[in-house]
Amino acid sequence: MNEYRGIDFYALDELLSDEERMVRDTVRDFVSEHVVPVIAEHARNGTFPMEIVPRLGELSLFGATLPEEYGCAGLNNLAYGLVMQELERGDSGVRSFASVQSGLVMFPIWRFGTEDQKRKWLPQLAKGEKIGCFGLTEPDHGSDPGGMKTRATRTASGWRLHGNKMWITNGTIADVAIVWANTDDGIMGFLVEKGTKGFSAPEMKGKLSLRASITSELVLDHVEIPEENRLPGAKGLSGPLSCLNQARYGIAWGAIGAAQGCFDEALNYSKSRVQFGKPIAGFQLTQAKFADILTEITKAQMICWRLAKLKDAQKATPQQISLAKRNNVAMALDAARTCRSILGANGVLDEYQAMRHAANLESVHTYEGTYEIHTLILGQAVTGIDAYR
Ligand code: TGC
Ligand code: FAD
Repeated sequence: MNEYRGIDFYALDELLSDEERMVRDTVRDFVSEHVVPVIAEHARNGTFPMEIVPRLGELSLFGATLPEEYGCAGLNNLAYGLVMQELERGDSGVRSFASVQSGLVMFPIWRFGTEDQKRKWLPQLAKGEKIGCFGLTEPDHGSDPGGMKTRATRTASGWRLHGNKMWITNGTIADVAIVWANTDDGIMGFLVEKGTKGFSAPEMKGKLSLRASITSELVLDHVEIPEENRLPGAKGLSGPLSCLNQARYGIAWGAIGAAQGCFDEALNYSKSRVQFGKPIAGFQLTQAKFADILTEITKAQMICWRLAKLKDAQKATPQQISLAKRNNVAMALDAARTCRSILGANGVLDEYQAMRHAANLESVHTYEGTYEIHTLILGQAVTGIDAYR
């Protein structure tokens, strides 16, 4: 059996602290032991491996950069990125679960919530005892969330929410949904708990991508919630968009993991698959594919390493995060497709991972800001001109 070691052509390992290396190796081993053996079956069945959730909680992988006083690990951004890289080597759906729980649910509660909300939710979310989801996208508003139709209107004791969200990771299994809605005073964030009257989260079926991840609609039919369920610190579209910075950062790292998994598999396969009397690894065309992927993975690693340092210094800009998400996901998608080609016909079987990763990465290319939206964010950064509309 191949013992997965990752790819480290520029010896980035030397730049990691002992703690960062230990975190990475722990998650790497966890993925090899608990994700890799079961994930193809889950992808085939369209199910998420729920049994790993408490284990990820025991390893303190949820909300890992948040403070220890709320039951979190207080890791730096480099260690957090390495966690995401290793999880996505297993499957983008597993990294998605952790991204949503950490960057899109725990982060906004910590950043925008009251002390009571933090004490109530963060420790349980950190342990994986409660699951959260993030409802921003709507049927008619994906790339353009500023136009959302979901409305929150004041009542005597709180708020009434009405509208629909779509494409919500973990919606059906979530205990709490962070719902973004328009009010007379602009966009605000609300905590909607499972079981609240008028609230349901039916699963969306038929995905050919991220099959080992639950994706849902959120239906809010005149849902009444108390004022204490509003996130008081979030005002305007910058509230949800600042959460996306956290998740996009994790995706930039995660994509490297998916590419590494595909590279490792294709490399091993190419050394043992013999055609025309020699291993296909010995053909120049195969080697050119590996040289290209190796180069792109290494460039992506350098981007993420530097971005982690900027983020720890609180200097990372949303535009720098966009560059990393855009580049690394496109890189991983190309790498997965190329690795699939190296596997020949076997590459279309789900006992190999390349095609599953390639299919998953189609979603990753689209969510958290499509490739094109990140192109426009970078275009605006360099020209100063907004070209969205
Ligand atoms: P715009 O006028 O540019 O901005 C509105 C306000 O927001 C501020 N802002 C940000 N703040 C923090 N972080 C960012 N990244 C920010 N980007 C913008 C901005 O400064 C402004 O603040 P203020 O104080 O002046 O009001 O807004 P716009 O309507 O022109 O839209 C800009 C655009 C297109 C870049 C934005 O809407 C966008 O990023 N669209 C993409 C939507 C998206 O990424 N959706 C993701 C949904 S969640 C998801 O996909 C989860 S998948 C999870 C998984 O399974 O892993
Ligand atoms: P659209 O915005 O309709 O875009 C369609 C095409 O038009 C794209 O190619 C896009 O790049 C292009 N386009 C749009 N505007 C422009 C423009 N101005 N210039 C040039 N091209 C443009 N959302 C959540 O809120 N929470 C979640 O947990 C979540 N999980 C998801 C899980 C999965 C599996 C998927 C697939 C999506 C998820 N999403 C989630 C939704 C995701 O964020 C949106 O799909 C994404 O933001 C794009 O929106 P859209 O699908 O409506 O595409």
